[in-house]
Amino acid sequence: MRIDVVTIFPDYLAPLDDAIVGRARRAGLIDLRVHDLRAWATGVHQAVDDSPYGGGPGMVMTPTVWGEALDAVRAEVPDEPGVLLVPTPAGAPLTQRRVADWAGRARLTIACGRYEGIDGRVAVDAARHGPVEEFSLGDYVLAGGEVAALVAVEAVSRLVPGVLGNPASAELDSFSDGLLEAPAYTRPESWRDLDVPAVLRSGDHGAVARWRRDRSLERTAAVRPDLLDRLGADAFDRRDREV
Ligand code: 6GU
Repeated sequence: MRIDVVTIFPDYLAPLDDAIVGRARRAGLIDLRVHDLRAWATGVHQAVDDSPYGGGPGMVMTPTVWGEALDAVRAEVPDEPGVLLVPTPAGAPLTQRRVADWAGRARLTIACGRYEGIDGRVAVDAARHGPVEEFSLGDYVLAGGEVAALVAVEAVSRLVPGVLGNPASAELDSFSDGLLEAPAYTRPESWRDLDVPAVLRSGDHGAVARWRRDRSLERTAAVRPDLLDRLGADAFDRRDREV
């Protein structure tokens, strides 16, 4: 998979050299390139922003600079425009479903905005070349899209075949069945007078699965009842209803 990130703070993306994403890049599973938007800025001040039409506080990122940058990045693989992702608090929420869709694409480009965002015409123009998706991490405001780009790249990368040592990890994730995961335990069996639940040491795989399912249901009902509401009645079995 090819991923391009365009930002005025390329160093912000340095963590993508580490851990799972770094290993996937070195293994050739992900071809990730970070581009400095300022390379496409012109004029002595290399400005990338200007004051907003209609007034108001803050600055808006300039369409001419973004247009040149996205044209150039797109042209690096002309036959594969891929999907343009735009992190913004005004986007639809990022979900595992969207992440899984993106993980199946050959190419992603992430346009990181700062200030009060990118001129609204940039996404309209980009949509002439391929799909554009705005996404938000949640209902709070960050200073720019870079952290959201890190989030998207990490979430997508672990679904790319070969990136996770054990692909079953992704199948057991919170959200893959629409529920939050049950708590997990490792040795020692007893720690600070707290014991690992006996059923997990019983060797009874059916009982373990039932216990995990029950804890998932309880946890989801306690902290994310909206997730339960979203599941259809056929997502629950008879014993779920007793929890
Ligand atoms: Cl994707 N960007 C910014 N700037 N703020 C956010 C966000 C994204 N998601 C939540 N807050």
